[in-house]
Formats: sequence, C-alpha cells, structure tokens
Amino acid sequence: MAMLEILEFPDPRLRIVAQPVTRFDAALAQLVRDMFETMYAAPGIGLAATQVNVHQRLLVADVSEAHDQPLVLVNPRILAQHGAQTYQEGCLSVPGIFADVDRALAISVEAEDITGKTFMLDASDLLAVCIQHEMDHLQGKLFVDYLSPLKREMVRRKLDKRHRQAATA
Ligand code: GNR
Ligand code: NI
Repeated sequence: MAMLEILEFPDPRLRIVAQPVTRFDAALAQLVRDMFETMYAAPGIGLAATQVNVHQRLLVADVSEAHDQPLVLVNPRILAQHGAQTYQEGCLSVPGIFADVDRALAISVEAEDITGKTFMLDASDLLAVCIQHEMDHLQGKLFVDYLSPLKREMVRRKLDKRHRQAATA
C-alpha cells in the first residue's frame, strides 16, 4: 500500500480532463487500494483520481462514519438527477476552505466496478454531494469554481500564501 500525494489548488494538473478507464487490471486494483488508504488517512469522504495526478475516470468514496461502506466508481455517468440541496463543501485539494454549493439532491449513477462490470447506484444527500463533487474533479472542476470570482481570488491568495510559507519553513 502507498499513500499518494494530493494535488492542491491552484495546481494546473487539477484542470486536466480525465480519460475513460479501459484496462481493468492489477494496476487499477492497486491504484484503488492506494486511493482508499490516502482518502481514509486524510481524512476524507471521497477522492477522485485527478487529485492524485492520475487522469482517468475513477473515484472512491465512503461517507459512513465506520469507514465500512467503500465505493468505487469507474467511468461514472449520471443517468438521472432530481431535487436540490445546499451543502457546505470542503476539498482535500483546497484545504481549510469551506463554502456552500448547490447540487442535485439525488442522482442515479451508472458505472463500472474494478472488474469492468457495469452497475447502477442511487445516491442521495451527502453521498450524492460527494459523487457530484468527485465527478467534477474528473472534468477538471473544483468546488471553488462555483464561488464568485472575488471569493475564488481570496481562496487562491490564502493558499498561495500558505504554500509560500511551507516552502520557506
Ligand atoms: O472529504 C471531503 N469532504 C467533503 C465535504 C463536503 C462536500 C464534499 C466533500 S469531498 C471531500 C474530499 C475531496 O476533496 N474529494 O474530492
Ligand atoms: Ni475534492
């Protein structure tokens, strides 16, 4: 197992659009294990491959308190969505920043598992927030993109300053 480095905003690699997964092999299974280890250690409720600099359509999630409901979605696509909810989001790639984001309340997602088998998942509430947030990452999109330009600029300055301090510490 290995902990993976999580890219942080405004790293331009977070803007790369992920490509579909085509090989359901041992390397994919290992990547998924490493992503879970990294996500649980962070700690976080979801992690998109983009955040660990792998530009393939793959995400992991576990919104349970006991960390006993791991989910892997390969090549996820939203088939239906309804309702609306506002949730105060955070992101491992935008550490220490939290802001309200409006999203669908419930989604029906189709995806492959790590063996390449297609399955359907109905998600609502926090799990639906998490999957939508992770699927945004796969398109190079971050939750701060939903903020006003002024607020996003404040976030960028705050993280720039923190990155400079970390570099000279
Ligand atoms: O750990 C995370 N918590 C979270 C809280 C509210 C909305 C979305 C998230 S996802 C985030 C982990 C992360 O950055 N995934 O990309
Ligand atoms: Ni995130």
